[in-house]
Amino acid sequence: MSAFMAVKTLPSHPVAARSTPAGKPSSSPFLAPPSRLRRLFQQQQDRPSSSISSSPSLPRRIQAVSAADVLGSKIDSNSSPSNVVISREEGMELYEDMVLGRAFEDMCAQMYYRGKMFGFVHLYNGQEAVSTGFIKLLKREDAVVSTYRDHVHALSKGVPARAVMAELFGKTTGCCRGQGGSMHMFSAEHNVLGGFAFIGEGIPVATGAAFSSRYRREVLKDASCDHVTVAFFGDGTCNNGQFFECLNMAALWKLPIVFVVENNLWAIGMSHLRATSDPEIWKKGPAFGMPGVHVDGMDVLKVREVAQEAIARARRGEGPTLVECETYRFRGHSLADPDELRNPDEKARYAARDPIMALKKYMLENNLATESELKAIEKKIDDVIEDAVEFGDASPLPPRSQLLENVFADPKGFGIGPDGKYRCEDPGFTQGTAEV
Ligand SMILES: Cc1ncc(C[n+]2csc(CCOP(=O)(O)OP(=O)(O)O)c2C)c(N)n1
Ligand SMILES: [Mg+2]
Repeated sequence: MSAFMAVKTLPSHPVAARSTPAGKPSSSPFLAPPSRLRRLFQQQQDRPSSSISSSPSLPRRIQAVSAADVLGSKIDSNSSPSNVVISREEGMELYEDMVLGRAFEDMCAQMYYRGKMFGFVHLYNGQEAVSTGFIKLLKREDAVVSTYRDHVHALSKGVPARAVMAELFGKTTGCCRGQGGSMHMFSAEHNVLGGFAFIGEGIPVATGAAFSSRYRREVLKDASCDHVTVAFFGDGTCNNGQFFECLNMAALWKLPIVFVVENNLWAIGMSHLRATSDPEIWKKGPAFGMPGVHVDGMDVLKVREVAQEAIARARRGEGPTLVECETYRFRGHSLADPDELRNPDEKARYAARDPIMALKKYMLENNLATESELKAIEKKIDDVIEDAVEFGDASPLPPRSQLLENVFADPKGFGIGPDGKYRCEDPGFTQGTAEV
């Protein structure tokens, strides 16, 4: 029986139990080791190029990498440390960003339960290595597109904690002036093109952003435009049509985009392995003519190594990459989820692989930082979070008139009166008709 077939028969968390067909876990931290990864990227580069306006030349030859390389590398907490060499400064930056993400989300939970936020709030605890591993490599002009689990992507991209917290509190000082809330973080200044409540909805937006980068460069002859877009989304989302449609377009037009699947093994209470005909999402990349890579999403250094290659490839104009990061969320689906469905053993197994603890250990063991230096970062972040809460709390609520701003179609047909004010703000406004 193939390892792949075995997936379907294993109990609650079969990915963890997978091994290569030979029964031996692979030591590779990747779908393929870096040299092989580069070869895979190279194959894509060798493909005949298509222009935005014309049809691509076919056929293309893409060599999918064997599943055996992936299976053993998936969950192996004893796997060899990444061979990435990071500088002390880089390590500190990664650590600070991950601690910021975690501390911010923990504070969100507190504030949510104190009634400071409305609607659903989805936290990112456990997945920090993915956001940090990718986004800290981006330039300000590069774009990030997120999901409803978007606070930490926004923070990694540089949106100030104050602006994210105030947005969660629904205040005018929030990054969307309080109109977006938890699931709709947006910042034109930081090129955070949105959180999206509908799953998969961000993928076409990201594809469009990547298209615009290529269009600016090739059609408008803006040679300075080498911007890359990174689209984050979950495993459950990969069963939606928009994912497939956008992989197709991105490969067809060689768009500068990286599709990052945060495979946390669950879509609310639905196990990825029960919902997906082929649970190895990375394989869908080669099917569309782009490299597909699997990486341990609990290890920021491994994520960063893959991200470096994929982002550089996109920036060089060599097209998209699909990266599947295997990760885990440490909390329920949202703060309204008591998280009673997932197996406690599974949760404990991943808790032991906390990406922040792993980086801390790496930094200490490799003399990149001392215990007290890391503590100082944690203290600094505590102050940032406290300040963000105070700022959000003290900020004003939006005026009622803001409700209809940015609404393209006037929902009630009343519109704006000759005095420039919304008619529904008029003291004479009733539940009446368009005659008001
Ligand atoms: C189009 C659409 N269908 C269904 C839903 C309901 N829904 C909200 S979250 C979710 C699961 C998504 O899981 P995944 O993509 O793995 O992301 P995760 O929550 O694990 O980060 C679903 C089905 C939705 N928001 N949008
Ligand atoms: Mg998921």
